[in-house]
Amino acid sequence: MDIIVGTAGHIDHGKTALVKALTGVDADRFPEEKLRGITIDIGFAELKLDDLQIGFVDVPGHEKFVKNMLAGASGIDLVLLIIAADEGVMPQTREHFEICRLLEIKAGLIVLTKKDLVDEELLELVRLDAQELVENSFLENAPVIELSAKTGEGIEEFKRVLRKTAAEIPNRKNETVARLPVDRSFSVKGFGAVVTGTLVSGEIIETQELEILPIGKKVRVRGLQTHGKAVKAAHVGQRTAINLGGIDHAEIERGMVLTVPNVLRPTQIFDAQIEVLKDAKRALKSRQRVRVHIGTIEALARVQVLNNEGEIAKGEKDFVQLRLEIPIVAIPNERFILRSYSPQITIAGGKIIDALSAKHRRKDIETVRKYLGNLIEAENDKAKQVKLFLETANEHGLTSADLQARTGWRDEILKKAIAENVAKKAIIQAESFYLARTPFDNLTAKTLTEIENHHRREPLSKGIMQATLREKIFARLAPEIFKATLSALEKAGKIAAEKDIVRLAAHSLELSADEKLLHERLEKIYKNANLEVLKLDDALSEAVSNTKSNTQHARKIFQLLLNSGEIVKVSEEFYFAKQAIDNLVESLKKFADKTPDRLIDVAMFKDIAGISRKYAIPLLEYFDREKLTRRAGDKRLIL
Ligand SMILES: Nc1nc2c(ncn2[C@@H]2O[C@H](COP(=O)(O)OP(=O)(O)OP(=O)(O)O)[C@@H](O)[C@H]2O)c(=O)[nH]1
Ligand SMILES: [Mg+2]
Repeated sequence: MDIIVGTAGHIDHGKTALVKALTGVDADRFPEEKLRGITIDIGFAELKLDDLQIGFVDVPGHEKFVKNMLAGASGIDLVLLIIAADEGVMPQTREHFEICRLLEIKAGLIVLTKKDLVDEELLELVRLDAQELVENSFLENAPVIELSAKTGEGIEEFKRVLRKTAAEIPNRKNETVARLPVDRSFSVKGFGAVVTGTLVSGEIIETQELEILPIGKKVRVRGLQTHGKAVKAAHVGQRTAINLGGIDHAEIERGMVLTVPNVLRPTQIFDAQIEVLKDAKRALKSRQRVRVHIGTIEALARVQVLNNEGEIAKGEKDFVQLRLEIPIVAIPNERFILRSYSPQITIAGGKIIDALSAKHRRKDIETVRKYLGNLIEAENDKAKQVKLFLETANEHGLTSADLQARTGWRDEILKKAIAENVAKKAIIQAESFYLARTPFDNLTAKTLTEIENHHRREPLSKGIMQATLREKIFARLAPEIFKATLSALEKAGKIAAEKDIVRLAAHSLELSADEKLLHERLEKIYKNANLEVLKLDDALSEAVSNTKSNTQHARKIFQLLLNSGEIVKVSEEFYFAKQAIDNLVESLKKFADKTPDRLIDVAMFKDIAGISRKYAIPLLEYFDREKLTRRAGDKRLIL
């Protein structure tokens, strides 16, 4: 079994000395560390206790290097909260403890060091001090061990307890693709670039192709080491050193993430739930600039608090959006720490809920809160999470690649979550896209209405052009979604798609030769009449003269012409060809342009239209209704 154990605690409390007493390794690698007698950056050591393989991450206690401590703390399974018996709980004891609590590290031991320097009375005080600190936390019932790295007293007992505690830690969930937040990058003579880090999920195997994010550079695994030995594969939870081909070590920095190619996408906006520390100086406010520590990276960001107050009070938990100044790699459920920009103090921590978010508008806050709350509730139900992501994507849907970038889930886990939804018909597949049921149903309904409207407008056309339909409803959606909508409606027997035209299944309006003739004649009769008023019965009789059709027949065709707008109804009795009305409107506009006040009276209108008063009034009233004119006293304003 592999386990990563991290130290934590105030400067000079004996973290590095303990690791050395256990492993024989001085984790302080740098000359400056040796010179100053303090740890500056994280250091590493190994210990094998029977079948338990321990990787130690030793962190600096100095308040200036909390940033480095955070890079180390993010990957650990178990923390050793180290408190020197001669000093007791100090500021970084608290800060490191809060960090571990906010990172939701599951297990730990409390270690009182430098036992050789104190008497029993003082030891008892420090014990109480420590107990008070960890009250109601994950360390509340943690074993407390007193030891001296100098005399060796308590070291064996410590190993025994460490083994027992480690054995009780549940295996890391291994549901996401391989990810290794880089903590070091250097070059080894004869090998080239080497990076190290804790493999927080997945496996990495020799010769495999990987990608370094956010720079998006593809690399190849030339060799792997865990526990100081060359291996063919590294597994989740192991400290890993990887020799990479295809890159210079100087291109890689702490904070980058080594992962499988083409799955994860760098992000600069994510939604999260955070807890502001009780001991923070003040509430966390929107627009505040903070330092986000996630994995091994530190990134500056602005906070947008997702509540109406725009702030989160000390000791409270709430939703935020973080807008980062640089792209990072993150997936849901990852824990992170927020520190104030200046002075650099830990103020909050939390977990990512939606790693690939978009900017939220103020008015959407309630919806967003509900969505984030639902995602948290669905923490153990992946199918439900997929459904929620798709519901939010609305009519645009998401591809399985989108979903994988959003969740980081391994292929088989994502496939299962999708399949469960498809089986329940909770989501719809449109080739490579998936849509939630409701937006898809909305799309089919809208499409159907659009086709119906088209038939009503143009009863003589076979149907609507696919291109028109697409432009109207699917302009901003993937072509796959358009296709899937049509084919769903076709399968349901509601529409028929023929070449580039779509129609309602029930719509069959092929005019017979007789009908076509009536259609042509009526159109012509009204066009010729221009603004002269025809009696409808006369027009119908004229249309059917010398044909086998009757006037009832002609009335139907007349109705088609009305529906399609070729003939315009001006009043109960007066109908005109659209062309005639259009021409009249044209003349009116010309008149208006020549008339400064744009006013026209009935007499002038009669002149322009060349009609009698009897017809002029209904026409003007029609124009009023159509908002082409407006009454102004006894005149009309041409709009
Ligand atoms: N007497 C005594 N001295 C100790 C013990 N453990 C550590 N020391 C001494 O305390 C000093 C600091 O120890 P480190 O292990 O470097 O402390 P640290 O917690 O790693 O300090 P930083 O990494 O800088 O935060 C060193 O001089 C150690 O020799 C102990 O059990 N007994
Ligand atoms: Mg140290």
